[in-house]
Amino acid sequence: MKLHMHKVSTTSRPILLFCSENQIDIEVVIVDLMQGEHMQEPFAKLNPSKQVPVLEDGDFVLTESSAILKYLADKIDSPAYPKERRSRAHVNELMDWFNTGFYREYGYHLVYPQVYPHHVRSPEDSNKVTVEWGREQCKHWLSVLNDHWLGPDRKYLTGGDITIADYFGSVLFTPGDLIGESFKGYDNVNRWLNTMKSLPSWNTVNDVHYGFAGSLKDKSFVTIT
Ligand SMILES: N[C@@H](CCC(=O)N[C@@H](CS)C(=O)NCC(=O)O)C(=O)O
Repeated sequence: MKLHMHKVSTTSRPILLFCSENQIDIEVVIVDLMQGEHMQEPFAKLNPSKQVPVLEDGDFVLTESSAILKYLADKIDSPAYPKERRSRAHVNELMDWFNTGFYREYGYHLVYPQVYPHHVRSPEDSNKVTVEWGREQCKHWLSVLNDHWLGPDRKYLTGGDITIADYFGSVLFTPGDLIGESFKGYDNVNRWLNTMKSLPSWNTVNDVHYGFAGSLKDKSFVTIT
């Protein structure tokens, strides 16, 4: 199997983390996003959306990080994607919650317009409004995660066992490192993130991301807390 990705890519790293933690034999094919390799053939033909990650399993091609995680977990019969209907429904629920609720505001409205030139809105005032909007919405999503999904007792999102929702959600949190976000006051969120960060392959999977975050550490950004 081939995974077309880049290590700066937030949506690629959950898959790399899951593969590393579960010894899934995968060939990583780096798509040079900085040089615009994803905009040109042959990659653009593989994924006309011109985005990473893309999984190739023989002649089967799959895009969308959430779908790829589910496919891989099923392929190795992983308990991280439970078979029991209601348990699986909760994992799907959490993955949709992160992808379409939290990450939309946090990634695309709060962090990326401050960090990536191609996400900056013009004129400058509209960028400020976008970032402020994202910041306000994130407070809501963080409270839901802190108080409702996790609470004071849950080790992982759906209880005592790790699921692909944890792999997915925890890496979707990493863009905050780029703006120096600490999630201060959201103690249950920080507890869960620390649990995920203690996975043996967390640092290797996120090394390029941390390097990028380090290069931004002297700049000042709007944060949630
Ligand atoms: N919904 C897609 C989103 C993928 C995505 O946003 N990929 C980004 C990297 S994290 C990308 O390829 N961006 C290319 C660009 O910005 O030009 C998924 O979850 O796989």
